Amino acid sequence: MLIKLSKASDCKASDITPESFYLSRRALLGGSVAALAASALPCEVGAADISRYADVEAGAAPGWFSDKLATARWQAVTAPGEGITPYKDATHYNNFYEFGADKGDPAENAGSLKVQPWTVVVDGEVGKPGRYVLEDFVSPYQLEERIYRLRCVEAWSMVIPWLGFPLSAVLKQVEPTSKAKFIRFETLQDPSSMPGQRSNFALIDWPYVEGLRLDEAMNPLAILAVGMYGRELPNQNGAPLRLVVPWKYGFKSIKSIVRISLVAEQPRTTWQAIAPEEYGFYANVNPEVDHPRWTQARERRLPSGLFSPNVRTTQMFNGYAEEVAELYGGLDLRKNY
Ligand SMILES: Nc1nc2c(c(=O)[nH]1)N[C@H]1C(S)=C(S)[C@@H](COP(=O)(O)O)O[C@H]1N2
Ligand SMILES: [Mo]
Repeated sequence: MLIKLSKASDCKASDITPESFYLSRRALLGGSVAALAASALPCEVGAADISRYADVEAGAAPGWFSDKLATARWQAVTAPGEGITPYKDATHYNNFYEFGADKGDPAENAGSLKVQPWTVVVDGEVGKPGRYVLEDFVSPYQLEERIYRLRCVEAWSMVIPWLGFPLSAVLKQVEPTSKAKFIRFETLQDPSSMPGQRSNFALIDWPYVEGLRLDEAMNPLAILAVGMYGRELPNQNGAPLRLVVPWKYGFKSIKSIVRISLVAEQPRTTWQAIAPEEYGFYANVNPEVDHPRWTQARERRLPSGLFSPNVRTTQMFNGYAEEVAELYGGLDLRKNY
């Protein structure tokens, strides 16, 4: 089983620059445009805080999160040559339909989400099912910072420094049975705090559901995140626990997870159920397979505007082919989009 990342996106000693550069980047950047070269930052273990990135708002991190940060492995995976998306864009241009369909709605409305206490259920085809409060669920794992590209199916993208732990570590802990072939995730369903679940014209059959094949879930790049930019997840980004699968379109990276089930059959996932000819179960980033209504060959890297559209070429598997292509050997990616 693959557990070590040793390819292009791994943090290498050659990426390491003097601490002085790293500590002064905030001054260098003047605190406004936060784009910085991820590969120029060091890999390290130890305490850090939000001053690591420019313009990050302090949250209300619970004690367990601060304790976890103290032993986090920073820059465990980087995105060499990429600039990190400013915090403001990553937290104010969101898709989280539970809080509205406009990009600004989640930042505006997700304050109503109550993330403490939070319960996660693990059930289905597992030797060790359970119902955990979040801090117990997270307790066995070391936090790692993973700087990943995030490519939305709508053809925009960002680069986000997540804090989380490999999904494979959770799977080892819960012991899938031989019948387990897929993993299914479910978001909280709570119309009282999620206005998008109350709207009449909602096309989504709540709760939001996503899933992966078990071998995809075991790939070391797939993580469960509890933080980003050196702090806990803001509500609009899927607090307090979300999936991040960087080689797939963003809609696979389900937010605010309350249930993780190991199952024998391919789960019925939200976007595939709404428009199966547009959104597949696999949803691997693929510049050669267009969406029926737009090209997937290019993307707008945020921040992006009319006068600086910041368009770039989309990479196969979002640039993670070396790590994940082997999962799809023999599969026709035009049919299994
Ligand atoms: N529960 C839930 N998870 C979700 C979504 C959603 O609407 N509801 N949107 C998805 C989409 S389409 C994308 S692109 C990413 C966006 O994550 P971000 O807002 O943190 O960038 O979240 C995904 N996870
Ligand atoms: Mo998306």
